[in-house]
Amino acid sequence: MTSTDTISGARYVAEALHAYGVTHVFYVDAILRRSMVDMEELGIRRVVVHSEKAAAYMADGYARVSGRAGVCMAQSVGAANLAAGLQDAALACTPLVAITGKKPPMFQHRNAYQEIDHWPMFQPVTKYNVDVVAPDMLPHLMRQAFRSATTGKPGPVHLDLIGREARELELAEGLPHPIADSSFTVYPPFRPQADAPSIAAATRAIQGAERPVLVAGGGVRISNAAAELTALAEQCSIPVATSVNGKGSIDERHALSVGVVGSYSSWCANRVVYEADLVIYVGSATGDQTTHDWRVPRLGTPIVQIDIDAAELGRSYPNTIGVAADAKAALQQLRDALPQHGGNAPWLARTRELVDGFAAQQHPMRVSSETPIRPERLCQELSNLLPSDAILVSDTGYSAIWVATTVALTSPRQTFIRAAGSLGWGFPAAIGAKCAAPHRPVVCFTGDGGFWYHFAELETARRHGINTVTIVNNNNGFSQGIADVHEQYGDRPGNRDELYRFNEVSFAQIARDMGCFGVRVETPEEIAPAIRQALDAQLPAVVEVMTHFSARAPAPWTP
Ligand SMILES: Cc1ncc(C[n+]2csc(CCOP(=O)(O)OP(=O)(O)O)c2C)c(N)n1
Repeated sequence: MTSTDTISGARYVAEALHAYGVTHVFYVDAILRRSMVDMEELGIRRVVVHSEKAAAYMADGYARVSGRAGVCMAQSVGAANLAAGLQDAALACTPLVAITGKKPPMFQHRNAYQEIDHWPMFQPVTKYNVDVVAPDMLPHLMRQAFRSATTGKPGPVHLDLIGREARELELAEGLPHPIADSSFTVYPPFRPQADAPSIAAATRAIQGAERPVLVAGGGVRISNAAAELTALAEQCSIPVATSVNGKGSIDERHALSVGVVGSYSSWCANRVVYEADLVIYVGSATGDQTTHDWRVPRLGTPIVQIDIDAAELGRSYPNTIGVAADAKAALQQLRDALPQHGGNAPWLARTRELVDGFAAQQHPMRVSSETPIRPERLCQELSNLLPSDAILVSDTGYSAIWVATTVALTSPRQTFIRAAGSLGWGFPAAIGAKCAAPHRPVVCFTGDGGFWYHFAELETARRHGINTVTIVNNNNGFSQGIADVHEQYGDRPGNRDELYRFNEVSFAQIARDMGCFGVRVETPEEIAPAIRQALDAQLPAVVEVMTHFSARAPAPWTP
């Protein structure tokens, strides 16, 4: 091998990311500075942000929308912040490659400045967590990182590169040019089919059920299986609920759509799933949120569960009919195995009755002309205006409930992604989503409590021309917990407001000060024009909508 056949460690990292199709890296300086020079040459956008957690969230949004692993980075002392940011990706099964620097072995165990052990912090939030202590380990560990992140149930991985800023690794010479395994440049890399006996068992269960319901989880989005889900539902006339994560897997105005089930839910969906005599989970973790603490469906209800990870099958429900397969592949296999069926008319009528009942109950709030504005009215206006190719990003807490219950996704070209629980995730994730799909409108729905975390990233968005629309449901406080705070106080005197109230601040003004578009909305009639202006602004935009602090999101129906 001549010297031109080999490259430096710095060049290796840049070429490897490029070979895996990575178009953006999200990070806080100082990490891989030499590589960054090579990345520029290779056309990779280097997005320097204002906190490592935001970098992880951006990579997460990027990965959820692009279908490729997202990449985020931090120097050694930023590792703890970066690890914290991986929690949401781990919960949502997003493939990320997180890269940090770690001081060389001779600095270990002697009170090195700025450094604690990284490995234990990354262990619970990654599928694969390794130290790259010698440059010649990089080729196989980099390839394994992408392989692990994208396969099976996807998730974050962590490479700890030698050198506080990975400089020791960058300076190494004699590495080969990287080879990316093309399968792992996208996810899902493979679509394993279910075996014949499990398809036969699932088919029998579906044919024998009088009141079946499909529940689509985030795995349907990851597998890109929305079309197959809707096709199976239509072929067999089976109603469809989704988890929050699976929202948008079916047109939510479709006659078979019953809404979002679980704790952040429409009560109609909980009732449908509770009344069902067969629940078919597709790509769902069947965790506490989707099952409302395992109270919906009714215990003992027969379950079919399709999951890429066989170890998930029956985790929540014994005697589950398990189908170990990619969601898209298994849904197609079920379609091939099942005849067209008009469904059970009384069951379909019952599900419509429940769905219509929920809509009728919500209607007055959705058209309310109150000021401060009702969040339902805000979401209804957003629902009406959301472009047919939009990416909607929701923060957590009430933001997730308002969106889950009140914004209808109606086009297969719309994408919905949501925080798996981390308050503040929404805005940075929307920035990442926009990097992955620059030509699609990206709208983030967040409360002010959520926006406070990372609004500094407006500067990042402005600097890079990442023009998302952020709708801030601004009630100057944390409203989801108020009822509980009151309950804890009971009759005791004291300063309750201190636990959930913030100073009044105008995020619209802050946005304008950062060179972005910002508009404050105080009456319902102003909502639609403001959203339209924001969508057309050609700038990062903030629509700050002043809403009722005391508005309570719909409580989940509980048996
Ligand atoms: C990292 C993190 N910390 C705390 C919480 C708990 N939490 C969930 S929602 C919420 C309040 C959110 O307030 P805001 O975004 O203003 O929305 P609002 O409830 O007012 O509509 C809090 C504190 C969380 N989910 N994640």
